[in-house]
Amino acid sequence: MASEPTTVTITGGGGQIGYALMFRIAAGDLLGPGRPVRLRLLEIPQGMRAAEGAALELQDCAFPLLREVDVTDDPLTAFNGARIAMLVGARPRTAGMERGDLLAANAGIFGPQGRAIGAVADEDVRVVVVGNPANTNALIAAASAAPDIPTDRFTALTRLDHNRAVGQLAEVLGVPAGEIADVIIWGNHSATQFPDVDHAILPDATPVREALAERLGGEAAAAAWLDDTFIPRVAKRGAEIIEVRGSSSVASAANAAIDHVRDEQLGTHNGWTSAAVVSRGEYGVPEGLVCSLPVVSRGDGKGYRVIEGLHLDDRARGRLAASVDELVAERDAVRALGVL
Ligand code: NAX
Repeated sequence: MASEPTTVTITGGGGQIGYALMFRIAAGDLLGPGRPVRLRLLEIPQGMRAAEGAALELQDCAFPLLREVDVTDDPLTAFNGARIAMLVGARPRTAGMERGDLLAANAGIFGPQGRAIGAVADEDVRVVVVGNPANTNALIAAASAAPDIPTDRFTALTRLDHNRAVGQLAEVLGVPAGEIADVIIWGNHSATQFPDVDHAILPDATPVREALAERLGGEAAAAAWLDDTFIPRVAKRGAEIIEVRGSSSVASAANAAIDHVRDEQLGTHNGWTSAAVVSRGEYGVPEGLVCSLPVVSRGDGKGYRVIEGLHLDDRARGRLAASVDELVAERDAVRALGVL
């Protein structure tokens, strides 16, 4: 007998990333080939037609694992029984908008969605926030779903940054991306993030820093490349994609969101990965902030676990602190709005 379908809810189902996500999920890339899925697409009224059109195309794919597609503009319908929720739809920054306006507009989305998740989602739901500002949107959604859903079920996406960092290193070192393990994205999904290779290794346990020094002509050259080229390029890769492609990252963002959920559900391989999780004070990050940290999952249903005890030198501590300061400022701005 076929197993019960898993309900996966995508918000912003009429948008670009939603469109790129749903076909791969329906094809089995999220939960594996043995798990049928029911997709629920949440949109605002203006986005409904686009989501409905995408649902027609899903039907035309005749995916064997796809049992049902619902399109709705009602969060209570969209999150009903959701086991996995991918919160993609968000209010983009428009001309003249201050950061406080952006946070307020998104609090108006992620607060109600968090409450709806608390009210009707599966009690073991896992939520990943993709819509920006992703870390703080996740903080708002988690606070709004509590106490019905434990806050540690909420995460935000920094896997795209992680994958971008691995891609850059693979190119410079001339090795396949799959051979680079234990890169870390620390902090906020923003320009202040800290892509860190200090713990990264190659399959024969050679530190990536050592391999970079060999490739680039010494430790000083490697250090300069990391600070002056690698970190800004990873942190600003979204802008580079817009400049070259004429449109923002879509397939790579959807791919990263799938990597994030799949590894959380089925387990990480090849060392750790990066995800923004609710801090329990690890590495001095204030408790409760949604901050990107090194994580692993055993695929045992308990979600991501933070890798603790890594040594951070002064440079790393300073970079992490700068990004955490930004997260604290975002949280305080949201608090000032009376949202948290
Ligand atoms: P699009 O504008 O193509 O799609 C967003 C969709 O969300 C629209 O169809 C809109 O109608 C819908 N929407 C808006 N408010 C909603 C609500 N309250 N409920 C349900 N749906 C709602 O944007 P897209 O390119 O898909 O990007 C989506 C979000 O991902 C943006 O916030 C973007 O900044 C963010 N990103 C996050 C990344 C990450 O790594 N965390 C990387 C990629 C991307 O930039």
